[in-house]
Amino acid sequence: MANSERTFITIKPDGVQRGLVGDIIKRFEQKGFRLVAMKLVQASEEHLKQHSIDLKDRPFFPGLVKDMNSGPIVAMVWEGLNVVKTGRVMLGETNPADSKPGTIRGDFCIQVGRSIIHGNDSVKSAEKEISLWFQPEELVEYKSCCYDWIYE
Ligand code: DAT
Ligand code: MG
Repeated sequence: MANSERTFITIKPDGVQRGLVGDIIKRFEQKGFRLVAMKLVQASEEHLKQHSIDLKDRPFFPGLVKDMNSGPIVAMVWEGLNVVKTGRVMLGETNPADSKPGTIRGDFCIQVGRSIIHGNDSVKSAEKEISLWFQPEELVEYKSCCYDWIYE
């Protein structure tokens, strides 16, 4: 059960445009997490406002929605033990300037408004966002052939 924790990860328009989709997916694959769902989507402003509703009172909210709406994004669901917490560590800090080398933001970007990737900070928000972006039948069940080589 713990091994089937899920998180919603999005490569933002800046990450897609800069050709970083492959590099980012590779990190989650290499780590051992299982890809559950993935799609390239031009999200509507309305959908993006809903997605970031918790930040609606922040001064950067309109800019955030505009940036996320500025091109296609890659929406994904990844699964594994502690994937929410570990996913955040892999992303780095909100501000790329504070993100350590070796993290995605630490390695690939410079400014907070061009932070290339989104990932959940709690299991609860992961459940909420997965259901906002994916239909249940889009979440694909299969066992990774590496499962027993990744988990003890
Ligand atoms: P995170 O993406 O690390 O979870 P968040 O949820 O607080 O950070 O904010 C969502 C996005 O909003 C973030 O990736 C970039 C933007 N953002 C956050 N803080 C900001 C700030 N102080 N100025 C400009 N944009 C900001
Ligand atoms: Mg956040």
